[in-house]
Amino acid sequence: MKLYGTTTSPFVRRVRVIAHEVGEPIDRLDTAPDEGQAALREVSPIRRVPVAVVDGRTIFDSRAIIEWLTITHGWHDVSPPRDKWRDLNIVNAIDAALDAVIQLFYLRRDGVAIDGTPYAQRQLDRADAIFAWLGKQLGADGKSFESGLGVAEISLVCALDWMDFRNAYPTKRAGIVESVREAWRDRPSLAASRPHA
Ligand SMILES: N[C@@H](CCC(=O)N[C@@H](CS)C(=O)NCC(=O)O)C(=O)O
Repeated sequence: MKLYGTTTSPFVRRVRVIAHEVGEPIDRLDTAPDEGQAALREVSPIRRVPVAVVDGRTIFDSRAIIEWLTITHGWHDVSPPRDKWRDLNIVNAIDAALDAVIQLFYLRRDGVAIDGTPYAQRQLDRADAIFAWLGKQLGADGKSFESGLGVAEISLVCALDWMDFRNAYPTKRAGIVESVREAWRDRPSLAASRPHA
């Protein structure tokens, strides 16, 4: 699979993790430099990563790419969702926390004095509320929302690692869900894909 993306994006990382787990090789086109951004614009009007080109198709969005990977390769040692609607709520919540914090990160990076504004506070409050809710969804072992390592757990680990990497949200505030990251820290697919500059 040709994958447009960076080594830092949490959305790209979740695709890299699943690809590793199911045995799909990745030929990554780095979208960090200007040439990579230009190449991304050729394949996607959304201009966000990840984008995959595979089997003569172009697929936008991490979750669509993950669906392609699991439909074509099976789940291997990744846990498939048992309760699809609950799993969708969990992954949608993680995506909303990420999206809120990513918007703050982009605004700060562009020099907008966002910190301390009501907008920034709303985004941080949203992330706090989501992590508190996610904590209540955890199973008794504190490792998973259902059982094992699935897309929801992988997405959460990628989100927390990215927030730390960018100092974009104080993950101490994420509370109890930290136990998920702790539980899966050494999984080879996660260990091999930690964000780096
Ligand atoms: N829903 C998308 C979100 C992707 C996303 O937000 N990617 C970020 C990088 S972490 C991006 O490319 N942002 C560029 C921009 O918004 O201009 C997915 O799951 O793939």
